[in-house]
Amino acid sequence: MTPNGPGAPLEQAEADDTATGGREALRERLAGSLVTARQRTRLLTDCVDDADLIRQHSPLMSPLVWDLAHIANQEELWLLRGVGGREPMHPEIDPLYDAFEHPRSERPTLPLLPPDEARAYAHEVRGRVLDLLDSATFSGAPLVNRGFAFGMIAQHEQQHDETMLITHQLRKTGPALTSVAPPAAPPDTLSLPAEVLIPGGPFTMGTSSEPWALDNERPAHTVHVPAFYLDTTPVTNAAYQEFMADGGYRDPRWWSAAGWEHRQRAGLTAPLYWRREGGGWLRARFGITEPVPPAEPVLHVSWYEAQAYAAWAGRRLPAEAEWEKAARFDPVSGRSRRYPWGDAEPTAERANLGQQYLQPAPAGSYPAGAAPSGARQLIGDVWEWTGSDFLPYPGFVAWPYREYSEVFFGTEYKVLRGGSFGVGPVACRGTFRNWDYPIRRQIFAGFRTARTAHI
Ligand code: AVJ
Ligand code: FE
Repeated sequence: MTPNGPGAPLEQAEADDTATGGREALRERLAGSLVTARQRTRLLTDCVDDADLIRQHSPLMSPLVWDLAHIANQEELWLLRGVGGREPMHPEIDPLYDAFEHPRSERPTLPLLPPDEARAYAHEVRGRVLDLLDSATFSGAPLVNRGFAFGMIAQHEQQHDETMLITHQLRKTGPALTSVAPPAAPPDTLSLPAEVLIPGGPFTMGTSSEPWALDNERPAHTVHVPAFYLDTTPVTNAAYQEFMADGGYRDPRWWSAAGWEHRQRAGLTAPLYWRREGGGWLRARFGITEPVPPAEPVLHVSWYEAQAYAAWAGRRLPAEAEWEKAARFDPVSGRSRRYPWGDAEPTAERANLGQQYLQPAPAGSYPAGAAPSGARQLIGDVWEWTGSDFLPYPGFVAWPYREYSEVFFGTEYKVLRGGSFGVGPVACRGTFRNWDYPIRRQIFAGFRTARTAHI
């Protein structure tokens, strides 16, 4: 992957970024984000033995040891070589860790660095990066402006941490990760309205000012979104089980043509990891088996299943612009916020992010993270399928590399929004866009439904 030309979106640095105090605060924030990501990477890779790190647990995933060295290789590529102008440390291994040279399924056959060498490489790169960060000025070249490249690499590591968490969920070699359960939902959950109204009219979608926003989130542009109703919370396991009990998986009326064809071919009858026992349903979660918790947002459903559920409920999936308006638009000021609750960073009170728990919190949790409409859990808990294809915004410029977003634009991928319990806060915001094939179920995805308001 090579840097993509001079068309980089160079943004107006905010005054406090360029002042010395702002620069030191930015340095601290970047160092903190890199350290947090590395702690998580170590947790995910130190909790299993070498055989487990090398093994391919699913053809959908890389061996964990590939993710580990790929994290280090991208960090070396963008920060040590790109920002620091250093020579490659091990040029011969670059092709092994280029995601576009080798599909995931063939990565186990490559002469990958063994676990101890991958760890040493990651450690070595990180030491040099922290030295580089010490002397960075965050102005001048677009790649370092407002710390972008460092922020991008912290996000990249967190994205692969989520990928590794998905691999852990697919593992069949016993539990390795543990966590306490999230708290019960607050008492007002029972009196929440089923849906909230999002007013019609224009809003600002995307961003031209968020310093570490990735290319597909840019630029800010106005979108007219007619009034619509959105579920107050993600769809729960209990609600999804009603769809199942009503024969939803057996009734082609609710499915798109492609969805029904896939449902038939793949033999879908329930979310991934569920199995029936007696009158109820059990699920496997990070190596343990437990009853499906009714109040929790449904997880591990494909876009096709989400679409069928919505049709069965007499509703539809929200368009991506609707989702973002619900998550960002403040009807009082008329402006778009960074997050549903405002512009302040995520905290443990506002959102279930960062693998703090190994599951979503019950629907209705996180009142402190609610949007102006009252919608809850738009950020964190489960990725939410939207009805939309993954397409560029008007004025999109690929940056700093085409292979992050541009090569994926088109009708093959559906957009997911909001992040899951497995997403690092640095890689989550109201503008953040994720995408995957509509058949995918191993990702931490659920959904909520919408309907147009005829008012
Ligand atoms: C944005 C999650 C689809 O994992 O394929 C990681 C993120 N891009 N390394 C992916 C990513 C390059 C990407 N997703
Ligand atoms: Fe990557």
